[in-house]
Parts: sequence; structure tokens; C-alpha cells
Amino acid sequence: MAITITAFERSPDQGAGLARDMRVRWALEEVGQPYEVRLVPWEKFKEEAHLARNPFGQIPTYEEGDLTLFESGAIVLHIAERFPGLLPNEGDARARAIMWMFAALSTIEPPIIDRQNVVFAEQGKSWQGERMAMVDARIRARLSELSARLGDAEWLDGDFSAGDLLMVHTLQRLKRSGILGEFSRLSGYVARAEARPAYQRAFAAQLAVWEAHK
Ligand code: GTB
Repeated sequence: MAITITAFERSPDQGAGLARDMRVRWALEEVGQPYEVRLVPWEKFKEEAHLARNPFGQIPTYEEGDLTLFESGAIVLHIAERFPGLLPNEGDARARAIMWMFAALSTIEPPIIDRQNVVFAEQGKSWQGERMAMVDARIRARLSELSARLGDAEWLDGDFSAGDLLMVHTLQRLKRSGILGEFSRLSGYVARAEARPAYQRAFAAQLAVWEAHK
């Protein structure tokens, strides 16, 4: 059955691959599934047609036959369960890979998103500098813990999994801040993931959208 996802028509990241459709594209590339992309212009995010796909009026979404999903984590989990390649078959290893998906989205991502809010939404506020220092300290603490667990391993738990995919995409958001670069093991981990052919194909596809619509 054909798969259709939604993505920004003009991504604010200008083709850097930071918007969350990249996670879905990458997962589909890893499992070798073709997909179509419905590009959503900014003015259509909160219109009825898109709200029917996602009540919060956001991208990405995923449609396959009668199934419509929103939330990038749920979409990546669905892809990983539906097609082989992103989750181990063995029960305990599979549970741990799913645990890392949740760790990426509920332990690592929140302070990183908070940092974006400080940079953009709280620009010019008297407390911006103090808030930034606090948030950066929280991020560094989490990255230290993550780096210690990763150690010298290639991936978080055995083979590359959906847990690594979500973790890497979450960490990439920190590149511009310079914080990721302070953690050499994590920088290497992100670079290894970015070298994967599936990542490269997904990145090129979203960049082509930016080039066509900028
Ligand atoms: N929890 C949801 C999920 O994981 O799917 C969050 C989805 C989400 O935040 N979607 C964003 C969106 O649709 C795009 S990805 N925003 C429009 C709106 O809310 O009206 C977030 C994003 C946007 C821009 C950059 N960037 O420029 O670097 C990075 C990430």
C-alpha cells in the first residue's frame, strides 16, 4: 500500500534536515519502503484538511491505506514494527531498542527544545541569559550521561535501531549551538549515522524540496 508523508513546503531549517519529517524519511529509507510526500505550505497547517491528519496542525504525518498517524515517534515505531530493519527480533533486545526511542524523545529532546525556545521565543527578555545557562547545563548533564553509556560502542545497543535513529536526529539539533561538539563520542556517533546510505538518501530528498521551493 502506498505511503504518503507530510513535510514543510518551505522548511525553516532551509534543507538542514532538522524538521521531523526527516526522521520518517530516514526510517522509510532504512527499511527500503518507497513513499510520497505531500508538501504543506505554512498557511495550510491549521486548515481542516491538515487538521484531519494531525489535530495539532503539524508535520510530519503518515498515511497508508486507512491508517493516518501523527507524532514522529509513533510513526517511526509503526514503520519499525511493520517492516524489518529497525528493531531486533529478539524480545529483550527489541524492548531495549524501543526504550532508547523513548529516551531520545522524553529524556534527551525536552531540554534541547527548551533551548530553542530560549533562543527564539525568549529573545530580548531580561532573563534570557540566565535561562540559557540553566538549560545548557541541563543539556550538558544529559549528554555526559548519554556519552558515558555509549562509551566506545558504535550504536546504543547492538545493531543500529530506531532508537539510534531518533537519538541522532534529536542530537543533530544541537550542532549549531556547539554543545554537541564538546562530546567527541556523541559527535562521532552522529557522524556514523549520517554516513549511512539511508540517511544520505533521506537528507538529499528533503534538501531537494528546499531547493525547489526556496
Ligand atoms: N511531537 C511532534 C512530533 O514529534 O511529530 C512535534 C511535531 C512538530 O514540532 N512539528 C513541527 C511543526 O509542524 C515541524 S518539526 N511546526 C509547525 C507548527 O507547529 O505550526 C519542528 C522543527 C521545525 C523547525 C526546525 N528548524 O528550523 O530547525 C526544526 C524542527
